[in-house]
Amino acid sequence: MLKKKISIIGVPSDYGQRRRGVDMGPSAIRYADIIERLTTLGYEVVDEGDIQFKRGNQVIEQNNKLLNLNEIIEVSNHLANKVQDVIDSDSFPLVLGGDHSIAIGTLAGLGKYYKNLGVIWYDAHADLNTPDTTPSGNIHGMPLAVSLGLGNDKLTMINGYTPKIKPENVIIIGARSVDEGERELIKKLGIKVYSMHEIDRLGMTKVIEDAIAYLRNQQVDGVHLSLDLDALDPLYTPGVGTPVPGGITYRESHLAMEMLEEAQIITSAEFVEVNPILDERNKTADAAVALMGSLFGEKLV
Ligand code: EXY
Ligand code: MN
Ligand code: MN
Ligand code: MN
Repeated sequence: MLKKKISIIGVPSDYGQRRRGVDMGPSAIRYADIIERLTTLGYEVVDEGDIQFKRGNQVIEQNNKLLNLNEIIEVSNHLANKVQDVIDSDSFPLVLGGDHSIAIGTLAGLGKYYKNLGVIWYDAHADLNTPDTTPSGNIHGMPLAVSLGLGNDKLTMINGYTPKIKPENVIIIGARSVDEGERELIKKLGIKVYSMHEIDRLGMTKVIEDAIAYLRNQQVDGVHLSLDLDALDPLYTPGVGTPVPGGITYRESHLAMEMLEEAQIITSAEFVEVNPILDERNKTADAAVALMGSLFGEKLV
């Protein structure tokens, strides 16, 4: 990894969707011994604790197209500030969700530093919905669109600027549940997608090699890994709110993390959608921590 210090930021938010329990994701990941795992690899690990915001019984505000909008704005502002503080301290931001709506805040912080940021969106979904296309009103289906500057102004303008990232710097890996509006947006913006079809056909090795070469060719000044645990097949990560069968295997995911580590290309990361209430004996948090091990340089032998 490019930095010697890693700062863990917990974001116990479940406001981006309707299933309870994903707010306990950061606890479950800490319980799975993330700090010990990374410390063993030689990093200085700082646990920044959890982002503080009002927590209570959901759904607080009902808005058909933007569920819990105000709560998500608050979480995103706090998180963006924290991510900036971590970068200022020359540390690697490692953000733990929470549902995927938290990526709005992460990228709002990162975009202040990285003017040509690459993004690897490892996910069963494209998360490219807007209030006009959303089938659910759940903001965890929108963070990539928001970060590209599309959707509600209050979300796109978090941290005072928009867009946070450029479509030509985004790579989606693992997609297999994409809505019609998202498909149109992918075509219109020319976003690079390695769906399960490409992963099956090319193999993960080629997919990651291509992804790295593509981002280098874009001359990105950093690469953020946004890893949704539902990218993996529910067999390996059952504790997620929106599981989709036919996903990436455990070993393929380790290979992906190992190759990204070898390339020394990742400058920040987030692991989201771990829901211990839906999980089987913390299997999904364990998988998340094991993948972080590979991402930060753990070797089998
Ligand atoms: N595309 C669907 C929606 O917008 O409601 C499902 C989104 C799930 C988003 C997840 C976590 O990556
Ligand atoms: Mn506050
Ligand atoms: Mn997602
Ligand atoms: Mn997903």
